[in-house]
Amino acid sequence: MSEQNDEHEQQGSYDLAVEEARPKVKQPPLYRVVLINDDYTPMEFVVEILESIFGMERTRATQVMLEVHTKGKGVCGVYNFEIAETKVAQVMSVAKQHQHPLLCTMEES
Ligand code: TYC
Repeated sequence: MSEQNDEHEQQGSYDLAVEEARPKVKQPPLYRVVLINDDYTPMEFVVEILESIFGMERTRATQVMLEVHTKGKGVCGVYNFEIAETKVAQVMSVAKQHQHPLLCTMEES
């Protein structure tokens, strides 16, 4: 090491502005899980889905079911990709087991 360098180190006098890089972090996207209206799935079945899969109280589940029924679709909840995908699969699976044409999808939020 040169004499000059030695001197700088001892004095701590490098004129360098050291700035830490900003961490490149991005919030993961969120997805709305959406129920679609149809003419055949019983209202009670939809309410039970909203209670059992989306953890809603009966009053909230009834409101959401009626919103889907009157407006054509409605949001059941907002989740990360994996959870949204699992909820959609659970709804579709239970609907199929009961032979109801209920549709559930997810949309980036
Ligand atoms: N429209 C259905 C009926 O009158 C009820 C229903 C509500 C169906 C919500 C699907 O996602 C749905 N029985």
